[in-house]
Amino acid sequence: MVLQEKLPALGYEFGDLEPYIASEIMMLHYTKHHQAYVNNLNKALEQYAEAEARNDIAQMIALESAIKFNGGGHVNHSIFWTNLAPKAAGGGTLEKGSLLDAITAEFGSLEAFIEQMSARAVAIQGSGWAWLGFNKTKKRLEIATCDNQDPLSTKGLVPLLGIDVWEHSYYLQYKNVRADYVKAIWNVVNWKNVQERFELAKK
Ligand code: MN3
Repeated sequence: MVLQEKLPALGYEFGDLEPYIASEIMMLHYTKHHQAYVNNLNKALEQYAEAEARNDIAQMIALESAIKFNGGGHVNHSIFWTNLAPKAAGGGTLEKGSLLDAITAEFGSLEAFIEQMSARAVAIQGSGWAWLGFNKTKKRLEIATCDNQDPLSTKGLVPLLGIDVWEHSYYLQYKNVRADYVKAIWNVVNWKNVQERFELAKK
């Protein structure tokens, strides 16, 4: 019996990120898109366990891409929801501290970092994610992008802050103008969460 993955609880209401991210986007993104990754991951993991029990290696290999895609989608969105916070709850504000110091050391300033990460997010061809990650070997922050639902661990980085640039994350509100969505999302970034992830990644 494989452990069933579940949708994590959201720490806020669908409408709480407005006007930056529309309530309807949040509702569909969480209850439909993320839920579908969870459902399909659970299905694939169950089939994988069955294949493993009968030592069917070819079938195990055949299931790998479904596990990578849906498992990546589950992992990425589970981080993404915590990376966001309503503006009224402190979203968009990075207090002084070790993360701001590290961002300033690496990118020059918070503004320069936001500009660079936004440019990388906007430039992703097709569907994917832009990330601020921590390189544990080099002990430094890096911006990286991933295609599809590949998790940032595939690039050897610890994920701190992700921006989902799949069209489902903005199209209802921003249509084809991904750059406007990326510009808006900084107003609801939960920097406290990013700071916590940074502290854990450094250990
Ligand atoms: Mn998404």
